[in-house]
Amino acid sequence: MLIKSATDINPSEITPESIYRNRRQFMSDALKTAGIFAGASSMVPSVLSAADGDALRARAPADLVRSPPAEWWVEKFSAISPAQRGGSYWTDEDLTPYQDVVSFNNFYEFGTDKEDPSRRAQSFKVDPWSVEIAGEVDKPGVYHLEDLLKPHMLEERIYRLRCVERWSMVIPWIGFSLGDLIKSVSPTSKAKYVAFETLVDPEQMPGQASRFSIINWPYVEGLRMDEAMHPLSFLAVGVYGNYMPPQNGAPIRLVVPWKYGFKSIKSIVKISFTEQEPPTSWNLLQSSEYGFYANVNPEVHHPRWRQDMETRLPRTLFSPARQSTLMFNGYADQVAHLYQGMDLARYY
Ligand SMILES: Nc1nc2c(c(=O)[nH]1)N[C@H]1C(S)=C(S)[C@@H](COP(=O)(O)O)O[C@H]1N2
Ligand SMILES: [Mo]
Repeated sequence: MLIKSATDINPSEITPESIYRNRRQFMSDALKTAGIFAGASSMVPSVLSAADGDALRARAPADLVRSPPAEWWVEKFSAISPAQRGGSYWTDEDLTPYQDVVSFNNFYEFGTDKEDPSRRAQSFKVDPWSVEIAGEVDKPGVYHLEDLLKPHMLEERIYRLRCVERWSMVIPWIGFSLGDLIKSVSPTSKAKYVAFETLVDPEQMPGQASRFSIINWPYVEGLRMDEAMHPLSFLAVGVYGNYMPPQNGAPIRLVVPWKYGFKSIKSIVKISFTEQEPPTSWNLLQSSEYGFYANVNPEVHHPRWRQDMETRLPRTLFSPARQSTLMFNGYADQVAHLYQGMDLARYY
C-alpha cells in the first residue's frame, strides 16, 4: 500500500477538504488492504477469509461507513479474528441487515425516536477519546482509547440483541472481551461491581440539551463483577466488519447479550469498580419496571407488557417475524449458573 506522505503534498493543496479526502483515500486503501472494505472480496486477506466459514460474511456497505477517526484504528482493524462457527459467540440465525442495525436505534442522548440517533449523531466526535478507570482498581487513570485497546486483539462475535421493548436483532460485532480489559487494570479485592458512564456533551448530544429529557445524564449502567468477567460480556468497537457508527455507540460500547438492550451502554467514558451496586439509568427512572439485573426472561413480564415473545427485525409484510423469547436470550447454558438460587422475579 502506498500512502502519500505529508511532504509530497503541496501546502496549497491542504484545504480542510483535501485533508479530509486524503485521509479518506488513505482509509479506504487501508481498508481494502485489510479486506474490510465492502466488495473487495479479492483482497480479503487470510485473517478474514479463515476457514471457519461465513464469519464477516456480510460487510458494511462502503458508502454507508463513516470515515474512521484516526489511523491507529486502521491498524487495530487490520487483523480481526472471525466469529467461530458453532461456538458460544456465534449464531446461524439470519443477520439483521446493516441498514436496519444503523438506522433503528435507541440512544436517548440523540433523541427518543428510533431514527433520531442515525440522523443526529453523524458529526459526533469520537477522536480523541479517553476512558477514565476509577474506584477499586490498582491502575486508575484516564486512558487514551488507543492505549486501552492496544493489548487486545479484535474479534468478531455474532450476538442476539433483545430490547425490553420486544424487538430483537442479530448483530455481528467487532470488539474484545470486557473481562480482558478488567484484568488489565487490576481491580482490588473490594471490587464487587463495575459501573459504566456515557459521555455528557449537550452541544453534541441534542437529547441531553432537551428540556424534555427524562434521563438524568450521564446514562449509567453496571454489572456485578462475575457478570462483567463472564466471557460473553463484550466491549464492541465495530459492527459488520467495520468501525462503529456513532448511532450504535462509537467509539466503544458494552454488549451483554443475555440482558435487555438497555444494559449495553454506548459511548463509554468511564468505568469504575465499586463495592456497592451502582445506580443504573432505567432503574433510576422507573424502578418498578426496570431492575439492575435486567436478564432477558420470558417468565418475568414487564408491568405493562408480556416478555415471552419478540419481533425479530426487520419485519416485512410477508414475515411478521414474531418468535418466542428464550431464557437469558438463548444464552442460558452459558450464564444460568451466575444466578443459581436467586429469585429472578424479585431480582429482575
Ligand atoms: N448511552 C446510552 N446507551 C444505550 C441507550 C441509550 O439511550 N443511551 N439505549 C440502550 C437500549 S434501550 C438499547 S435497546 C441498545 C440499542 O443498541 P443499538 O442501537 O446499537 O441497537 O442500546 C442501549 N444503550
Ligand atoms: Mo432497549
